[in-house]
Amino acid sequence: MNGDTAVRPQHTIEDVEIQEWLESLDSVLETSGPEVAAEILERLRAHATVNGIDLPFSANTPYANSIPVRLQPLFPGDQELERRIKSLIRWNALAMVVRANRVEHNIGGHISTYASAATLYEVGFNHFFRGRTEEFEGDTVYFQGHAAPGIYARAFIEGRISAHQLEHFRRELKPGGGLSSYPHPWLMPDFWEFPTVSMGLSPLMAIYQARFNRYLEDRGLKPRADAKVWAFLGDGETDEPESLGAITLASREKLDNLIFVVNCNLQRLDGPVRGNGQIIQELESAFRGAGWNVIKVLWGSEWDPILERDTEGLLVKRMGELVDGEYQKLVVSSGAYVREHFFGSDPRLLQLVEPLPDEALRRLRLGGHDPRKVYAAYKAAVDHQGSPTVILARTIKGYGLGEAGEGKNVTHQQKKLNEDELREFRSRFGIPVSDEDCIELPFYRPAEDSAEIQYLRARREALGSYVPQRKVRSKPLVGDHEELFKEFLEGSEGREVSTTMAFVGMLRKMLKDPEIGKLIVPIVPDEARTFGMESLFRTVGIYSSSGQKYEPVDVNTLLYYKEAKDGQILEEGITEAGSMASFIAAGSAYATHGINTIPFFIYYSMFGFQRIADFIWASADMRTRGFLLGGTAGRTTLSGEGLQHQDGNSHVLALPVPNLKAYDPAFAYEIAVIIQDGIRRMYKDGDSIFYYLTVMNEPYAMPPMPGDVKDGILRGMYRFRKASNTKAKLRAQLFGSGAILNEALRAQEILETKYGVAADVWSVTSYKELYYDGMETERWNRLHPGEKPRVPYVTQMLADAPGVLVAASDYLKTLPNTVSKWMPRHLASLGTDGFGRSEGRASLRDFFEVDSRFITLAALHELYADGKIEKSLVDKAIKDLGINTEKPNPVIS
Ligand SMILES: Cc1ncc(C[n+]2csc(CCOP(=O)(O)OP(=O)(O)O)c2C)c(N)n1
Ligand SMILES: [Mg+2]
Repeated sequence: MNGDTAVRPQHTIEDVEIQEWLESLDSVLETSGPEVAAEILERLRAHATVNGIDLPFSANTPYANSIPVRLQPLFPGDQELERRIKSLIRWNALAMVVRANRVEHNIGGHISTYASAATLYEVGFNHFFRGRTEEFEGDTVYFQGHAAPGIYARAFIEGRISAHQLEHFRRELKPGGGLSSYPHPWLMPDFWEFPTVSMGLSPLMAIYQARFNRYLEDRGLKPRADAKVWAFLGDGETDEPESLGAITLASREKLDNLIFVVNCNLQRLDGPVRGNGQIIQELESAFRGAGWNVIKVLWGSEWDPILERDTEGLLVKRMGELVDGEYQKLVVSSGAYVREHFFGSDPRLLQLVEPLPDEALRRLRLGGHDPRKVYAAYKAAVDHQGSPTVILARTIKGYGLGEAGEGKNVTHQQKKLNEDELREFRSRFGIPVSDEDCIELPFYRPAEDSAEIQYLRARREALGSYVPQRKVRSKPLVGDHEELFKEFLEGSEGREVSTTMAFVGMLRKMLKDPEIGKLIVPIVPDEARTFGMESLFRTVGIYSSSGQKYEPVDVNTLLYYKEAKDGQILEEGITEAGSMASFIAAGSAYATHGINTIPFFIYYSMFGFQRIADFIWASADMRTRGFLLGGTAGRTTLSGEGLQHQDGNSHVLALPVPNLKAYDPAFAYEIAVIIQDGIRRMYKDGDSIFYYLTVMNEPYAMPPMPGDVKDGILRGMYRFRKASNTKAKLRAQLFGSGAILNEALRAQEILETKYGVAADVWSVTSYKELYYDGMETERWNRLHPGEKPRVPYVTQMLADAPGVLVAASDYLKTLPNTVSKWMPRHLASLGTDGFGRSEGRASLRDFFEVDSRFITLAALHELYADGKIEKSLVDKAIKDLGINTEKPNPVIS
């Protein structure tokens, strides 16, 4: 749908004829109105098709404003005052970046993004973004990450951020604090709500946020409200697959509470977004095709009289002819150049602008810089019903920077201005700072009783409160839910179940709990049957905003596919990213809505961290609470599926996320202890943490909890079974995790009965917990020399644990190795480095060398290396255990 194919006609049509058709349409419009005109056009199109005219499909409208002047509402604000406020914000935003870079070379920051978006934000702040009040939940706004300086600069004018903070933009470690580079709730938990700087995440998160708001309403968890979700994004950002990846969900769900504003400055970081095409037209067709309401804001008011004179539609046609690279050139060119190269293509166009001097041509504003046009678009967007709206606003990157970067390819990185450029900027925006002072870039805030401050305060008051603002408003849960989890501490009495089944049993119980039942949000990406969760379809229903319009094919069965308007399960379809966005919306509702929803997102573990780690990182930043469940986990426990599915990586990939608790539990009671404690910590104590648990599909008897080992489970390890003969000369300590714990238990038996080695078996529920504890202990000791050294938990545990040490995990060997340095002796680590295979469990565990035989061998080999046994015994074991010593190395085969 780009300019050159859509608008450059191959045949010249008689202009007179065109004129006649246009005039008759105008007259219909005037006498009978737009509906009749639309009907005629629709009938004409049908008539043309019937008569064999092949009309090419186009989802595009002309390269013009979607809202004609006659439908443009009056601008309700004081335009002059708003312009002055905006100019001051522009100045302060620029000053904070330039000053930061003077003090600390290369500290970074962006001027040109906000410079292009200032009007888009200011119209929002003055007229649309409603803050939270007692009565109203407020709108939700996702700010473009690189526009952060402008948002800070406004908060400074509002008196919410100090000059000290502005001065320390990107210098957060300065005494008294500074401001984080981008929106990071982790770093500024009272200010930012949504981390947006990793491009593509925020559009997707916004869509699912808008849908989650509806979910809360449909389920009666919050009253209906007409609150909006606004997402501001860059046009370059739409290249990210996540940006447009869920737009059909938004229209399917009729999310008229959602408004995207795409700042179309036609540039990204390196250069033009679509130099050879038209990004606005491309986005228009994508969004229109997906069923969105698309509002283009391309041209400012200065163009209106010219367009009005253009009765033949030549100007609009010309506007559609240029590719973005040409438009960018016009931005940096003189009025004479614009006259020659834009209007000069047709003498009639030249005539249209003849009365205007060159300077006026250069100053023809774009729509995204004209508050009246932007207001009209926002008003239409908030009033629109039945579908989401996207506003495509044309702007200039680096607007106002003049020679310092306006419209230039280097503008994104521009953070230094010379003295002339600074004075020029100051004068252009009328900042009351002298020629000399201006070089120092003082932050400027008008007096409290100035018209500007009074106006701005009045506007925010009328709109409820300040935005952005983050506040935890939920009340802590009260119960301890002891009863809920009790039965799972007692074991399965010999019945073979998998930890996935055990978890689903807990989920089912939690859903019935009087306090937390309604707050649970189960989220699945088309994988409920994989995890044996289909019984929940019937009991709590699948959320569907339109209920169930069909009789499900399995209606006569007990567990039929029940969709309902108040359904509780978010069955997201095959989108881990979308499901994660729902997890984030549900897990942050304690702040966004003051509601303690508790998400449980269960997915194929290999498609979690490996696929959507950046969303997980963002959810950590956002202080999201909840439980991620990596289902059918373990490289050798998930048999058959092969190398794309078998997960031996995720626990390693979970290591870097600071506030994530990652557990690889083996037994039902371990899961119960972790979840119960997790709910307490997150929803009662308000800790900013979340959880990752791997659950497996290998069935085995779940033992009862062996005494009070809760503390050990939570801290990462406990002794599950002691050796029976503690007097034995040969000793070993075996560490197992998840399903591999059973292999360690089998090895314990082999070692004891066949080789006279008495081994203790430990369940290591979380290497991550042990690792973080070890790091912290080590650090504390380093910083406190001379004080009584602290001892890492893992060292404490092994103080009275004699013998050789062997760890076996269904994950990479590096996981046990993270804590080996705090162990009293050398650790032999077995793990599943390498590509998986399509095979059964026994063969996989042989292939990866993590089964009981290899654990036995590892223990014997350690004893041999210690000089405790003869080599012949190791040789014998290799033979007895049937180990092929020449087998391929799984790590690289
Ligand atoms: C996922 C990701 N990749 C790359 C970047 C680096 N980056 C920051 S800004 C930018 C260009 C932004 O262009 P656009 O979205 O058009 O925004 P504009 O500044 O033009 O408004 C890039 C590539 C990022 N922040 N996130
Ligand atoms: Mg851009």
